[in-house]
Amino acid sequence: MVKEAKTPKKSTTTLDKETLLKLYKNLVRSQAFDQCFIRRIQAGDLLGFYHEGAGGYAPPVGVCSLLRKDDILWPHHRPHGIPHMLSKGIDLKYYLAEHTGKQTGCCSGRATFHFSFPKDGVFGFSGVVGAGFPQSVGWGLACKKNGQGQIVVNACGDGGQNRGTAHEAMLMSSLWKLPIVYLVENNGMSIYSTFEEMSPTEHIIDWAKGYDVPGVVVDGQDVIAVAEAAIVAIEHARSGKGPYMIEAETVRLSCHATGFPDLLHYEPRSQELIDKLKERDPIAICRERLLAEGILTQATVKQIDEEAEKEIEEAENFAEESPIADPLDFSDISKLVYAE
Ligand SMILES: Cc1ncc(C[n+]2csc(CCOP(=O)(O)OP(=O)(O)O)c2C)c(N)n1
Repeated sequence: MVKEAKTPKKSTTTLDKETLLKLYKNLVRSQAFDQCFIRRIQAGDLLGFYHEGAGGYAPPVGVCSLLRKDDILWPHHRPHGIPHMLSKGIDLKYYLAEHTGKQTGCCSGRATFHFSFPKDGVFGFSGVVGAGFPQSVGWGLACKKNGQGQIVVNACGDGGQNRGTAHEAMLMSSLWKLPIVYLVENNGMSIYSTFEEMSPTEHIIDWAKGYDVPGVVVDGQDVIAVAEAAIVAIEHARSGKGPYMIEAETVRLSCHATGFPDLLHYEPRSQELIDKLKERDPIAICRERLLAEGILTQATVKQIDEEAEKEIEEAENFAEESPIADPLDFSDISKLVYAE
């Protein structure tokens, strides 16, 4: 455990205390919800599959904690968009209810992975990697025409960024100067393959440069560094300068999805490698820095943990007590996609 600093170090970030605390809380909440979903799928009451998130919470938290409610989000499939959506302010009890097939779910318990939260700017999701890109261009065009300063965040992994849709989106959004932030959560893996095998360049922002999309590579284990990059990216998009890419270098500590073998091609990833990746835990990095700067205390650390546990307990009770959805009832289908 890190001791509280007697004389707090001067903070080296321009982020205010409120934002720093929000980032830390959202990291802790992300981990708590991720672990809840893992428990639920292991217990057999989560529908479908689950892409575990350990190691990779900081990129979505760092970006999505800074969004406005009316901004539009395409989350990443890892870990089921949890840190993205909770950081944007979405109440995930309706998400857990959705994934456990309950009527109180965000899509009445009948959409699971093809969910939406239309009133909160999440207009749909898909298991097809890269499906968000063409939609983000459409939403970006709508945001530009609305003239209200809304932006779109399109999150994906390094594998998703390989899709042809990604390249078309970068081209169109650059040409039309659309307000899109491309968040690439580069964990160096796509199921069993490595990034090096799939990219001729060291960084994905090098591809974006070809479309005249500016970008930055950031330490994806440091939520504060991600948020600082996000401020620049969001300002760029909101002020009409066009799209911007954040490539956050992060890690995947677990297997691709619960129940999958954790392989690199046909060989198990070594414990030595996983232990090395674990050394840069995003929650510990943020906590230690905020303790040293006097922004967190041991008491607030404990309180934040307890609040996250309580939030999960409430979400689980809500989902458990909710009635089961009828998968064949489509009478209100239009309400599941479009906001009234
Ligand atoms: C079009 C398409 N191709 C393949 C898949 C199977 N698939 C699901 S997740 C995934 C890997 C994606 O890797 P990445 O985008 O790097 O994200 P990560 O899972 O590593 O977080 C693949 C290939 C899919 N769902 N859709």
